[in-house]
This record gives sequence, structure tokens and C-alpha cells, in this order.
Amino acid sequence: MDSGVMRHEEPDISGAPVGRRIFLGLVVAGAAGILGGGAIQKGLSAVMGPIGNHDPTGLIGLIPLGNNFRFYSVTTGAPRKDENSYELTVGGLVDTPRTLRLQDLRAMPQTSLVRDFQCVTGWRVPEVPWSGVRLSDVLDSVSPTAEATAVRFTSFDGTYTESLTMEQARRDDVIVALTMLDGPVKHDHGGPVRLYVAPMYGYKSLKWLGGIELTSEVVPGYWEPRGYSIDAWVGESNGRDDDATS
Ligand SMILES: Nc1nc2c(c(=O)[nH]1)N[C@H]1C(S)=C(S)[C@@H](COP(=O)(O)O)O[C@H]1N2
Ligand SMILES: [Mo]
Repeated sequence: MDSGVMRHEEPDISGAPVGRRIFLGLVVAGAAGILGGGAIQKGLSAVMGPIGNHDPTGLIGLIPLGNNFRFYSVTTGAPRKDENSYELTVGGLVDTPRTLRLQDLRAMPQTSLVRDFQCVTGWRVPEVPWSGVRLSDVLDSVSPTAEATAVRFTSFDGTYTESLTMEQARRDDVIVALTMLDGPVKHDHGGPVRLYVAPMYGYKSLKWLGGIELTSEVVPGYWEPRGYSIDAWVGESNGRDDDATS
């Protein structure tokens, strides 16, 4: 199975038939979605994978695997894209708008970093390896105009958006990620290309990156009218982050 899909960590309910545990897993996933502000967790495959195929005891779900990302998507998914179909449009307040394909991004200087991934709802994956192109290099390649002071990101899921100030976007720990967990960014994690904003909560790390637009002001992203901070520095919680450690 996809090693990136989370295992639910509820203890086994002894004697309960598998079907009931799947049902409970979905209820828990649903409740987590409500508590987390409505994010839909793809509970079905996450629960059915390990229990249905490989984990009749339910014990694997209790082992900390270190890469226990949870799948988050506010949509039911996104189209699958590969080197033939993937395009990243970079435009807005720039002199030379561009459309970058996967091979264009791969040909640019790559940077690697190992950082924790922290969702504002409290889960955290330590020391995740990432690599890709610095967002600042992508921005430089389109020559932003003097009016460009912020960056807006759109997802090819058709719904999710995010934003950063130009100063935030130019940090060297903000990348257009091509790899994650030592391999290409998997579809469920927002592949083939997602944003990774290391110093901020996970909701800034937009998955299925399709567009980068230079703007004259910060346009609040998907979650911000729904209660999350526009500046999402890890540690400055929104009151939802019970176990932030940095
Ligand atoms: N397009 C898109 N990007 C997204 C989200 C989303 O729902 N849609 N969720 C965000 C949130 S809240 C988190 S914590 C991370 C989760 O990344 P993962 O699904 O790879 O674990 O993706 C972020 N990027
Ligand atoms: Mo999140």
C-alpha cells in the first residue's frame, strides 16, 4: 500500500468484526474532519488497506512508523498528472509569464531539506526529506513587476488555494517540491508537484500545484475565511494545535 497513507491509531476493539472497525474508523475520520475544520480525510482506503489486507490484528496501526502522514483533501481528489500532462502556469504581475512542465522543473537547480511536517490540527511527521526547486528561483524566472508583493497558489483540484507574502515566498525553505519521503511526490500527497512551506503549518503546503500568480496583495487561501491564520508559522497556533513542539 501507499506508505504515506496514515493508519488510524485507535486501539483494536477486541472481538469486534472487521466491518465494525472499518465503520468506527470512518466515524473517527469524520469526527476528526469536523474538529479539524472540515477537512475530509480519505478514511476508507486508509482504514481498509491495512485492516483488509495486511493487518488482521490491527496492531500495525499502533506502531509509530515515522511517516504517518494523514491524507487531507478538501475535494474528493484531483486528476492524475504525469510528465506528459503536468503544467505549472506562473503569471500575474510578471514581465515574462511561463508555463513550466515537469522536465523544466527538474532541469532547474534542486534543493533538499529535512524538516518536520506539522498539521495545525496536531499531528506531526518528524524529519521528512523533501526536494525540489526553490520557489524564489521560480519567481525570479518570470521577472515579477514592482507591484508584485504577494503570491497566490492554485491547485489543479480546482478548489484549494493558498498565499504567501513575497518575503515569505522568497525564503530558502519554501520549495516547489518534486520529491518527498525519498521518492517522487505521490498523487495522494499532491504529486507530481506540491508546495512545501517548511516553517508553516501543513495547510500552506498546497497539493497538486497548478498555478502561481503574482499579486499586489495577499489573497487569503481556502482555509483562512474558515478560521485559520493567514500567517501560519508553526508554534503560533490557532488554538487547535494541542501538541506543537516547536
Ligand atoms: N490541494 C490541497 N492541498 C492541501 C490540502 C487540501 O485539502 N487540498 N490540505 C492541506 C493540509 S490541511 C495539510 S495538513 C496537508 C496534508 O498533506 P498530506 O495529504 O500530504 O498529508 O496538505 C495541505 N495541502
Ligand atoms: Mo492540515
